[in-house]
Amino acid sequence: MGILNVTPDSFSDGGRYDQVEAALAHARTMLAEGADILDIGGESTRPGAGEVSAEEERARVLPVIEAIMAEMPDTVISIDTSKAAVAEAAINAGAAIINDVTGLLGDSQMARLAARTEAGLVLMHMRGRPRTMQQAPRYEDVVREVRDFLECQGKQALAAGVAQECLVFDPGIGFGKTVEHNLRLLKHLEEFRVWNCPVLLGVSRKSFMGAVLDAPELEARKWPTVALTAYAIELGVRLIRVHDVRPNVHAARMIEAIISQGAGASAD
Ligand code: HH2
Repeated sequence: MGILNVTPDSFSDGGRYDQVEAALAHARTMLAEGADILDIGGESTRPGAGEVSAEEERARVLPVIEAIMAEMPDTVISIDTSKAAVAEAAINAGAAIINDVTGLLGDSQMARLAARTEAGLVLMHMRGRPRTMQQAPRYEDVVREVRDFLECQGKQALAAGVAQECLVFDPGIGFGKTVEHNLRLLKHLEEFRVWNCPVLLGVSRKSFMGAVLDAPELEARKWPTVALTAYAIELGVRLIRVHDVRPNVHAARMIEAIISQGAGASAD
């Protein structure tokens, strides 16, 4: 899943793809590099970010979705939003997946919209809201609490009529978590395969890697991201949300080539 942020303030690429032409060019590049899905977002969720109105968010993402669908109609687009009105407009323009970083807590209409439109639905865990989520987050057992939340929100989606095949679960790395919380979640990724639904992981360029490696600059987060992609694929994660598509696709394909060898005797 290639990230296409259409925001002036995203933490790593904010302001660079906020013009339709530039967004379209970046979409072409990510698809050529092997992205299966483009995740388009019009509201930054970086720590400390403020909220934008539904009208503003819609005005940012719709022209980009329309331009991509006009030129490349087979593109699978996911809309990164927690507002049902934005998700609905994006789906009408051709998006197939709703990526809700609030796991349905942001908008009471979201589950019903997903059910009615039969869109894919990514449910992510976040503790608090972006503006304040990194202010001393606390858990007794982060893995259990995140898993319980995802299962609870998954049940709500099912109750609203969303098909189980449409659900994807995401532990929400970096959303209201300390470095240690993130590492614990990564160590137990298989816990988030609720009802055997696919798991999505978003670690790309996130700051906990800079903290672990004592390398604060953004460029230094590219290779640890690739390492975590390989690790996650090995643990059965099905969707990886990244900025740098090519190296992550190569890492995933390399691990998949090994996994697909199975457990039989040597072929040669
Ligand atoms: N992370 C970000 C945004 N959306 N969605 C899912 N499902 N999982 C994630 O981990 C995730 C997400 C934050 O990254 P980015 O898009 O690069 O930054 P920003 O929120 O500033 O746009």
